[in-house]
Parts: sequence; C-alpha cells; structure tokens
Amino acid sequence: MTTSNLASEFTISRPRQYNRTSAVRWIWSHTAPYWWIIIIIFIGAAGNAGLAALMPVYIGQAFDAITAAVPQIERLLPLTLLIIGSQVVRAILQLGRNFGADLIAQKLERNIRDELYISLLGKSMTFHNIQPVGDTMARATNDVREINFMYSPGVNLVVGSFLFMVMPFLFAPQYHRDLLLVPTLFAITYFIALWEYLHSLSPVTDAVRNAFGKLNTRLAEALDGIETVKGAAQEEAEVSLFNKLALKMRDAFVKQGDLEARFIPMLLYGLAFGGGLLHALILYRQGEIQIGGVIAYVGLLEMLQFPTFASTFAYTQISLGMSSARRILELLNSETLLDQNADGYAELMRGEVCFRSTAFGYNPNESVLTDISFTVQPGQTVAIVGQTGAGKTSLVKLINRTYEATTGDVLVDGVNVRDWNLASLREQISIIEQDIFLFSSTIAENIAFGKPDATQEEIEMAAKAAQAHEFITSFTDGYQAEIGERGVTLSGGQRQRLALARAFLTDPRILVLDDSTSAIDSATEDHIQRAIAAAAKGRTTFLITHRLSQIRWADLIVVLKNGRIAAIGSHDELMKSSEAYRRIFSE
Ligand code: M5T
Ligand code: MG
Repeated sequence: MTTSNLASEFTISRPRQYNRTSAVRWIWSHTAPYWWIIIIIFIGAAGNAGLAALMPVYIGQAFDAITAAVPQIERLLPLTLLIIGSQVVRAILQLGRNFGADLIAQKLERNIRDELYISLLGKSMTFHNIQPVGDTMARATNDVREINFMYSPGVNLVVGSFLFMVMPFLFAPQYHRDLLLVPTLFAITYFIALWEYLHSLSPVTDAVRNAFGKLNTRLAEALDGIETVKGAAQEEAEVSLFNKLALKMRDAFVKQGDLEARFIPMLLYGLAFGGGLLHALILYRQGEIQIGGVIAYVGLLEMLQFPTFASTFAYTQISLGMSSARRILELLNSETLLDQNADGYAELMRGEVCFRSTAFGYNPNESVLTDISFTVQPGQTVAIVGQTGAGKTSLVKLINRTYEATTGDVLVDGVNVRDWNLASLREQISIIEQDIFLFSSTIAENIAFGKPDATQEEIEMAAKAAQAHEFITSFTDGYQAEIGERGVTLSGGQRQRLALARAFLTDPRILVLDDSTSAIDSATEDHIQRAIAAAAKGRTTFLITHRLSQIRWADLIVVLKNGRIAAIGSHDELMKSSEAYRRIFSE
C-alpha cells in the first residue's frame, strides 16, 4: 500500500497506513484489512437471497401438488416444514449480514476518526489559520459518520439487494429457459438507469455535504464570537445569515430528493412484473410450464422489488459517503509546510537566539517583517516594543517555528530552527500568547497542561512563583475549580498568571511573554511584575510590553516599526540615540 509523504509537525508511528491517492482507494485501504467481515456479509447476503428464493419455489411445488390430476396432499406438510426451516436459517444469515455491515461501519468510523485527528494535530498553524474550525468539525464528525452510513445501511443493502436480483436468473430456468427474458431486460435497463442516476447524484451529494460544512462554519464562528455578536447587537443579522445557509442546505437536499423521486427502476419493476406474468401465462397456455411454475416465477419476480426499492436510498447513501470521503481526504491531503524533523537537533537549549536578515509574511505578496537582525545572549531579557500591528507577535512566533521565516534565518543556540527537532525546540520555548487560551477543565489541569504528570506540590510551587496561588485559593474549589472554555471566569490578569504558572512548571529555556494587555489595576500590576521578574530569572526572556518599568530593566530593547527594526540597544543607549524611543517615554 502506498502512503502519502506529507510533511507533518506531529506523527505517530502506526503499523497501518492508508492509500490517500483517491477516495475509492482510500476507502478500500480502510476496508481491506477487514476482508473477513466482507466475507461474512457476502455469505449472509447470498444465503439470505437463496433461501428467500426457495419460498416461491416450494409454494409452486405445493400448487402443483394440489392441482395434480391426483392431488398429493401428503406432500404439503413436508413443504411447509421446509419453508419454515429455510426461513429460520435465513433469519440467522440475515442477522450475520446486518451484524457484519454494522461492525465494519463502526470499525471504519473509528479508524478514520483516528487517522483524521492525528493528521489535524500535525498540520501547521498556517493551515489552521486558513481552514475554518466549523468546517473541520463538520468533516471530522458528520462526514466521518456518513462513511459509517455508507456501509450500514448503504453497502449492506446494495450487496443484499444485488444478490436478490441474481436469484431469478438461477431459479427461473428450471421452469423454462425463456423465462430469463424478462429478468434480463430488467437487469439491463436497471443498470443503465443506475449508472445515469449515480452520475447525476454525485454533484448533488457533494453540494449537500459542502452546504453542511458552510452551515457549520458559520455556526461555530457565531458561537465563538458570541460576545462580539451580542455586543454589536447583531443577533438578527446572524440569524438571517444562518437562515440563508440553512436554505442552501435545504435546496441541496430537495435536489437530492428530486433525483431520488425521478429514479426510474420503480417503473421498471412494475413493467417487469406485469410483463413477466404475461410471459409466464403465455407459456402456460402453450403447455410449456405448469401452474406451479407460474406461481413460483411470479414469486421470483417479486424478489426484484427489494433491489428496486433499496436502490433509491442505498445508492444515495453510498454517494453521500463518497462525497464525505472526498472531503475528508481533502483535509488529510492538504499540505502542511512544516515537518516534525524527528532526526533533528535535540540538545538541551542554552537560550541564544539570533535573527539573521529575517523576513516574513503571512502570504507571499505581503511582508510583515523585513530585514530583522539581532542576537540575544542566553539569559538576557529582551523587550520588544512598537505600535500595534508593527509585527511584534509575528516576530516571536518565528522562534519556535509556529511560522517559518520567508527569507533569512532564525537560529537558536547557533542552530537553524529548521534543523531542530520540532518537538524539542517547542518544548524548551514557552510562548505566553496575547490571547491566553485555557481549556475547560480545572485550574490545576490547566497549569499542568505542558507537564501532565506534575504533582500537586509542583503545581502549587509554580502557582506561587507566578503570584497566582493567592487568588486560586480564594476560590471555593481552589485548584480544582473548573474554568469555562476560554477561562471566562477569570480576569485578564488572572489568566496571565495562570499562563505564567504553566511556564514555571515546564521550566523553558526561552520564555516569550506577549503582553499587550495593559489595562490592569496597579495592585495586580505589581503582582504580575513580580511574577514576570521571577519567571525571567535564569532564562532568555522576550517581553512584548507597553509597561515602561519592564522595558527599562530589559538588557536589550528592540523597537519595531512597520516590520523593521527602528532602533535597538539598552535603555540608556536608546534614550541618547533614538528619537522614536524617547517619544515612547515622553508620552
Ligand atoms: C503584524 C498581519 C497584521 C499586521 C502584521 C497575526 C496575524 C497578523 N497579520 C496577518 O496578516 N495575519 C495574521 O495571522 O501582520 O501583526 P502582529 O505581529 O500581530 O502585530 P503586533 O503584535 O505588533 O500588534 P499588537 O496589536 O499585538 O500590538 O499588519 O495585519
Ligand atoms: Mg501582538
């Protein structure tokens, strides 16, 4: 089996790899390991169909027994028993078929979820910035589900009903060879109609799945930004936007229903049944077959009803499943630029950081940072200052390869970050983001996020160093207090100190504090100051801040302006040399 060699920031060595070159091959590579279930499904379906066909055959024999010149009543009881016995066995085989289909459907769903989740974790930030969360969620949940449905009931019914269709061909010739005529005509037109149907169906099911993805994207964004929506009193606008997307989805579904309704085999079945009966009666009139043969043949024709009926929704299910498979595959196959570099440099970090003519942009034709060059010695504290949008956040994200420099190099300990083992690089660098994300779990778990095996003692030590212990213990549940998804129950300053506690616990060699929230009261400010001073000790620290006191005691100050270094040096040097810097302090 071939595998895709996409770069990934995170990989797990798995014995099982899937073929991602096309949706059909991908589904097949997921299915093939469960060949034994497929065999169960086929045995179950074949047995079920064969035994279903025995019923009209026995009934036909019963009619012949009764209508014979000398009625053979004694044959009826054995025939009845045969019918009962065969139908009991049939029920068991049917169970096997349904069970097999369900089993493989669930197994596939689980494996695909696994594959997708691992792949998503391995994608770069560039990918995650572009790909809307709601759409990813739709693919990871509902689209995966559709593949489950594709097997059960989809494939289950297709296989089951196909074998029903085969039965008239096997059993009719024993009455008369000519009786193959109607089933043959039926099968030919059926498959032509089906072919047409599947072709017109696939763009429609694609549209259904895409409309769902769009709907979900909007929903996720509205919920995520609910505060903004409410703050701007935009509920109504949101509702109408949502309605528009919901209508699009409805239209796609209606179109699917329209196609299903126009599917022609129901008509074909009617014609086949009527035509078949006529044909059998003509043969009977000519004395070619017995009355029992007519009865049995009509019963066999009735078996065509199952494929006709099942095909409308079973094939839609398969088409939906394939549309979903394509959508999932699209996610799996989307490029991610960074890779884990598992064989890369992975030593203990000293903390020297060097930018060498570095430039960066979020998209190729727009540069956010230009010609950045400076070196930070291990243990130094660097303040990065500049107006909003100057590129401060972007600059520090190059250090741990959240983003990758477009030109020039970023070196840590003299080693290009591209040559570092990505996990080792990121483990030793801690970035406290501007917008601190807390998970919806307890405070203790949030602090221990980067070190899940930390003891309660370690957690408390870290919290104390981060000046967070005091407010944490003021909660009734203390360290076990639950935090809302985004830490909404905490203030900005409290969140920041939790994030600092996280950093204390993981003890990174390089600490980056992106702190543009300056609206904090002075008592809290004092706490945070002390926490940051403690955190900066013994490691290289980047501070993005507007707080003059912090800027002042930094070893190195980088003044950014429009993505370029406007001035660089210590406080005293810059006070003398830089007009831009003096202006910051005179405000
Ligand atoms: C610098 C642009 C942004 C700005 C420039 C995060 C992000 C930023 N930008 C993008 O195009 N895409 C993005 O995903 O880059 O942005 P920054 O580095 O975030 O600026 P800052 O940290 O100095 O600003 P602030 O407001 O945090 O002080 O032009 O449009
Ligand atoms: Mg910023």
